Amino acid sequence: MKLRSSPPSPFGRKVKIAAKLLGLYDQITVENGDTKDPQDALRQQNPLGKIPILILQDGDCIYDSRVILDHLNELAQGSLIPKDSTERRKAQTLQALADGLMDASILIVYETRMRPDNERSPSWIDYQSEKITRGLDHLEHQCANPQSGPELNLETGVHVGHIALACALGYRDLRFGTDWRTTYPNLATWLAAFEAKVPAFAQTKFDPDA
Ligand SMILES: N[C@@H](CCC(=O)N[C@@H](CS)C(=O)NCC(=O)O)C(=O)O
Repeated sequence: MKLRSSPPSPFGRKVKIAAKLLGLYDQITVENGDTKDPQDALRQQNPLGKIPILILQDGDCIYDSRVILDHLNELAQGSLIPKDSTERRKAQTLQALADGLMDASILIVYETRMRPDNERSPSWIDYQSEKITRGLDHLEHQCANPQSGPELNLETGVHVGHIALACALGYRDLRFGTDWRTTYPNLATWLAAFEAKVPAFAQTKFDPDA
């Protein structure tokens, strides 16, 4: 299988961590994709022109990260997606929230990277930032009140929601700095616990200075 991604992509990181946890990483070749290059085949592989894309052995291209994680989990008969329907719903809702944090973060990054100064919209950036603040507030509350929902509990096994949340927080570190830890200490503790439990998180960290 071939994974089209790029080293800083938080969605690509989800796939890499899942593949490592499932013991499938050795079966995957990672090929960098340039979403801005019209000549890059990724626009044929995914008409949306987004990464990650997983190209299967029969040439089939699958996306997005949620579909890829679902496929890899099925391939390995893994437990990244809980079998119990309530647990599965919670894990997938956490994944949707974390993916949304990454979407909002990426839109803020693109606003500054892709638009000239005079075309930027502070109110659009605020609109996206508010989504991130509401999401992190909600997750901090969940961490501080574990009885309000078990989905952050790592003791019972790592699932897709945990992987996505770790990648969302890792992307925050990469693009917006580490200050969020002061405002969200319980979430910071949660991320440290995830990192200790899942070596693949450190192994897939993008170092912009390397
Ligand atoms: N929902 C998608 C989001 C993927 C995504 O936004 N990827 C970014 C890179 S991290 C991208 O390809 N951006 C290029 C674009 O939006 O055109 C997923 O879960 O895979």
